[in-house]
Amino acid sequence: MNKIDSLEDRFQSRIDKEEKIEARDWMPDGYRKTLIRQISQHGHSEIVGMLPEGNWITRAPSLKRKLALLAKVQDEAGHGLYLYSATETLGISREELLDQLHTGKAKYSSIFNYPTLSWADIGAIGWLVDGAAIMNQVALCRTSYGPYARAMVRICKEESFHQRQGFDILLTMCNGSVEQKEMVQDAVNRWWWPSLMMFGPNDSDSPHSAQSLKWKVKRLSNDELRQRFVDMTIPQAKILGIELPDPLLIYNETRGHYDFGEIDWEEFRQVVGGNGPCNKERMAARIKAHEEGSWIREAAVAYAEKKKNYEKASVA
Ligand code: FAQ
Repeated sequence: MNKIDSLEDRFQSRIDKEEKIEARDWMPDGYRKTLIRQISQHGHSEIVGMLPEGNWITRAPSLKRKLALLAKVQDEAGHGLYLYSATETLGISREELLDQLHTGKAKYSSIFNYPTLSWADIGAIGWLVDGAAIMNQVALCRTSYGPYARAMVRICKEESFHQRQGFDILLTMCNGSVEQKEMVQDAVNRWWWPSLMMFGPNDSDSPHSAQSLKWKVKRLSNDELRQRFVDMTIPQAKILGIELPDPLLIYNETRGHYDFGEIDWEEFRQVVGGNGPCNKERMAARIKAHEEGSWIREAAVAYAEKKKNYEKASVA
């Protein structure tokens, strides 16, 4: 056995024993790369994910709803920052991470390339998109990389509030006028399938899953999480009194789970490949915000430098 093999074996046995891997521990290059890819994609999703909802802050129907939405969007910014910090522990800089997003090298979740057409969309995002995000993230609280796992614990607490916020918007509308209930149904019709796509390709078409599961970066497969999400969501749809847009959705006694129809994988490929309804708009908004924020980054660096020099001078 050569030295590299033994390091890798020891690494894998730590993973098998459920030990957390920390930033200064030895890790295979592939593990580091996988984490940088996944955690940064996750962070970018939180940051780009503010855009579809931010669009509705000024148009929320009451002060209470406006406050809750503002707080939610602010939480997403915080999640993005925890995740960027966790990624930086792996030896990549914030500048590189943002450059990868802005040049299209790094992905972000397909879901944020769909438009928010009515107030009911904000409820549907909270209920379905945050619901799917939590399903995935609760499992990630047990991911093998310590900084990512710890970020996930905090993020999950906030996401569960977000999901309830969304459900509450929809429940209020479903108990309102016929037109309001129709708005909910329309929003759910548009968000259901893209929410199922959030879990990624089927396991048989997921190039990264086998290794990520072995390293316990992922704790459950894409299909397992998607199935759990479907099973959890159907009783909630019944409470709302709305239909989910899938005629094949039916409880399968043998499997003990709901069966559901085939996802339009061509649509998924198009959206991930940059051709979704809002990809260009989202990237343009992020790049503009980044460029317009350059003065504050320069000011923060200058301030930190000044403070460091001042501290040095007072020690001397
Ligand atoms: N969109 O082999 P796999 C949120 C890519 S947070 C775009 O299965 P993996 C909060 C994948 O990157 C939502 N790309 O890959 C919020 C890979 O491409 P690559 C984000 C996708 O990594 C709520 C290729 O396809 N959550 O919503 C997608 O093992 C409301 C092959 O796929 C996370 O990121 C997709 N949906 O599994 C904010 C959770 N699916 O890199 C605002 C952490 C797959 O080879 C409002 N991430 N791809 O070029 C994960 O759990 C995993 O990375 C998966 C994908 C499950 C997303």
